[in-house]
Amino acid sequence: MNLIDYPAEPFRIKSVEPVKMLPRNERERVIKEAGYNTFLVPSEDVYIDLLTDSGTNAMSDQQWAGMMLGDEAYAGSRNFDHLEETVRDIFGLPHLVPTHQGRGAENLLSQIAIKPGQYVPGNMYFTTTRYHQERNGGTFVDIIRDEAHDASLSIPFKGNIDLDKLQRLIDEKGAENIAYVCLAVTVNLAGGQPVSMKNMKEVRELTTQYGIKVFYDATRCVENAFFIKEQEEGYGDKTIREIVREMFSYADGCTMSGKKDCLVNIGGFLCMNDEKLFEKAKELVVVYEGMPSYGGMAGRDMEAMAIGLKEAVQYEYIEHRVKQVRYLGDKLREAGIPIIEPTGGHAVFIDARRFCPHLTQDQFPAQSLAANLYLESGVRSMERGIVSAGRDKITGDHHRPKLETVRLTIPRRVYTYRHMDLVAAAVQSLYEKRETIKGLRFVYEPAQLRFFTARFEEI
Ligand code: PM9
Repeated sequence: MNLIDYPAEPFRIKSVEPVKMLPRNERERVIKEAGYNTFLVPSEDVYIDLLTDSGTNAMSDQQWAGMMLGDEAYAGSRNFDHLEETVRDIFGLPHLVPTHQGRGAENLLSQIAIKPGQYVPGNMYFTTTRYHQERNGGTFVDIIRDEAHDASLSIPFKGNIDLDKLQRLIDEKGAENIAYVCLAVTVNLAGGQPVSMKNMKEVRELTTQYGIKVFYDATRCVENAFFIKEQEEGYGDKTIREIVREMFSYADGCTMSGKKDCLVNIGGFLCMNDEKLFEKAKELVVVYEGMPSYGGMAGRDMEAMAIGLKEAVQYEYIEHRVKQVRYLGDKLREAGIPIIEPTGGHAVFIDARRFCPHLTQDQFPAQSLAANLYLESGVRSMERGIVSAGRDKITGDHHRPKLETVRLTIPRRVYTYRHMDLVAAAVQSLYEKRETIKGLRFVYEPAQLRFFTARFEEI
């Protein structure tokens, strides 16, 4: 490894939160009590928390200062104006509807843009996104390129949409039966894989021929822009801002979980070009979230989000962010640990199929691996495999995704490279005794989004 490939943190640390590791016998008790589900482990019992990059960001001094400028009026908050202006400037999308987080925006979009019986093609499912699409009578269709399902294949832009799959769907079902294309930048469950600008442009061209709208899941769009700058021909000299602006010029709108690339702890939004759709979204936001000028957010949270978005598109920030994640991926690869290749923008995904070849997918290898990693080291990770995939809404059988993974998700501006070293050492130590990892079975399986609250026991 050449340390010059990994830039130092582009910030000084001004406030800290102590962390500690519980002794092994206590971790054993904690994980058992949590039903082998890392979501159910109390935060104070975790040493290094890589459960998610969602809402776990460290805010800057400027953002904290912005929190003091919260205009908490019920209507017409000036922080909304600031956020709206920032979103228009960065994304070029004129109409903004704030929501409490990403799924709030997904709820609104699914209700206003899907008619029962329609299809919603997308580049791999995401849990909450597909849930809202199905709840509104839509059927999700995976049109990501085949290579995205192959964990060990290392190619750029593995998150691209397969245009032939999209064309076939249009031919088979008819354009009028397609609600919209949902294009995620980056693709979370494929390993944080980016989509190329060329692909976004081609999707726009194809859908325009049929009058089909394209909505982006913008959750990690700045990470996507970094990959375009680094790896796509013609973009090396463009700024991250310019790249983001071009990306969204090929979209009709987007949903955003602000808890990721907006560098805040809560919030989200839906935005769009279409005025009529905007009117419908405003009618619904008052039912589910709040007034159109705050949605689900406090004024101070909108202010922090506006400032966070401007910080997120600064090159020094995003370069460090993506390369810190890559550092962990590089360390694990060097230690012979099977991971999804190449390392994506927000997390390193361990390939549980190859880590635990002695377990079948029905024994929930990734769930058990995540539980055992906590037991081994106090490091918390998340299952992203069969448990997260849930059940088919018609047959009731498990969805069986090809990717059975454990996600080591790096919060933004929170941990250092030394923390990454410790995580890599913990995974390596578990890999050396991997055959001791036992399969699991459900003792409680919730009907929806089961991964959040399910409980298991060892087989
Ligand atoms: N993502 C994550 O940890 C948090 C919830 S699922 C454990 O990855 C995408 C691509 C996401 C996402 C959340 C949402 C929903 C939409 N799209 O969590 O509702 O990764 O803000 O966003 C999580 P909210």
